[in-house]
Amino acid sequence: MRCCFSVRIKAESPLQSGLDSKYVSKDEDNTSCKISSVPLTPRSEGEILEASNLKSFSFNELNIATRCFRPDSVLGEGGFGCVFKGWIDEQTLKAAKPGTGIVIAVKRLNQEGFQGHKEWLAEINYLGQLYHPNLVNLVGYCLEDEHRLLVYEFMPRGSLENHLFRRGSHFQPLSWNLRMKIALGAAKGLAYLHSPKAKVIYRDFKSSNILIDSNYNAKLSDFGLARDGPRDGHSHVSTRVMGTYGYAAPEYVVTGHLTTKSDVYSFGVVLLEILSGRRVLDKNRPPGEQDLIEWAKRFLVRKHRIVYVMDSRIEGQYSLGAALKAATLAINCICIEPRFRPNMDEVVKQLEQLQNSKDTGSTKSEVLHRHRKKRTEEAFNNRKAASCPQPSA
Ligand code: ACK
Repeated sequence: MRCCFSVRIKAESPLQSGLDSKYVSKDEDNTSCKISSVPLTPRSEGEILEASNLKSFSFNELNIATRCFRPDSVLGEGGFGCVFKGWIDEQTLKAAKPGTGIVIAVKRLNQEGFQGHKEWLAEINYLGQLYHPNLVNLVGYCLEDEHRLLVYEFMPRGSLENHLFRRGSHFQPLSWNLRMKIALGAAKGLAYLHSPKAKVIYRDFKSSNILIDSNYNAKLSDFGLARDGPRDGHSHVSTRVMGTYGYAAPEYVVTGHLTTKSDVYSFGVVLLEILSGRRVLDKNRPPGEQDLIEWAKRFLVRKHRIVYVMDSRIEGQYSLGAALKAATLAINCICIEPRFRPNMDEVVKQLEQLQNSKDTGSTKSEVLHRHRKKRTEEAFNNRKAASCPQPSA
C-alpha cells in the first residue's frame, strides 16, 4: 500500500453549474465514441447520476465483492481514500467469488479525506459520459448513506508513478519503448479530452493519475478536478487554483485562468519525469536537484547535454536523436508562455513520429561516446563541488 506523496494545491472542487451535455454511446469496437447533441445540461446530483449510464451498486454488493474491504485487498491509497481489489460477474455485474468473473478496482471515499463529494460527483459526471481507450473505464458507483464509492476496471500494472519511482532490486525499470508507449497513450487521452467532442480540461495530469493495463496501455483516471473547457468566444475558464504542486502551469497558479495549455504544461512535466526517472519535486535529492524543471533546464538548453537528464537505467535503449526529440517536446510543453506550447494533437503527432521512426536503438559508438562524456562531466562536477561546497539549505 502506498500513499499519495504529491501535494494538492487545493482540494475543494466547485462543480460548475453549467455542465455541457455529452451523451456518449460506445461504438461496437469500443474504440471511439459518439456524443449526441442533446442540448440538456445536467446540474443536480440526481441528473448527473441518471445521465451517466453507470451501474448503481449497493454498499453490501461492494462489501462482498471486496471481501469486506479486507486490508489484503488494498491496491493503494490516494487523497480520495483507499482502492480495493474486487470481483464481479461479467454479465450481471453482481459480486462474484474471488478469482471468478471480472476484476474491479473499488475506490472508497475517505470520510476525512480532503477530496469530497463534489469530486466524487465530478468523476461520475465526466467518466460516466466520456469514453476513450485512454481513459479508465468507470463501471459504476455506490451512493448509500455516508458511503461514496467508485467502481473501475482493474488496471493490473497500477500507476505510472509507481513504475517510474519505486526502487528495489526486484523492480525492472520501464524500458524506453514502454515509456514512449505510455507517453503516447496518455497524450491521446488528453488530446481526446481537449477535442471539440469532449471539450474538457483535466487539470490534474500527473504520473499518479496515469494507470497502466497489462499491455502497458496508459489510461487517465481521477477526474475529480476536471472542468468543462471555455465556452465559445472565451479564451479561458476562471477557477480557484487547484491541482498539484509541480505539475500545475505557472500562469494558472498565478491568475486562476485555466486553458487546455495548462494541461499541456502538466504533460510536459510528466514527460520530463518519464525521461529522467525523477519526481518533479523531490525533497530527498540534494539542493539544486529537488526541482526537476529547474535542474533539467540547465541541461536541456544544450543539445549535447541532454543525456545528463536521461534516466541512467535505460541507457543504451534509445538513440540520441530520439532522446533529443522527446526532450525538446517536453521543453516546448513547459514553455512559460502558454501560446508557444504545442496543443495535444501536435504532441500526439510528434510522439507517433518518434515511435514510427527507426531511430530507436543507439549505435555502439554513440553509447560509448555518451558514457565517456558522462564520466568526464561527473568528474568535473565532483571536482567543482569539492572546491566550491554548496551552502547548506
Ligand atoms: O500505483 P498504484 O498501485 O495504482 O497505487 C495507486 C492507488 O490505487 C491509488 O490511486 C491504485 N489504483 C487506482 N485505480 C486503480 C485501478 N483502476 N486498478 C488498479 N489499481 C488502481 C493506483
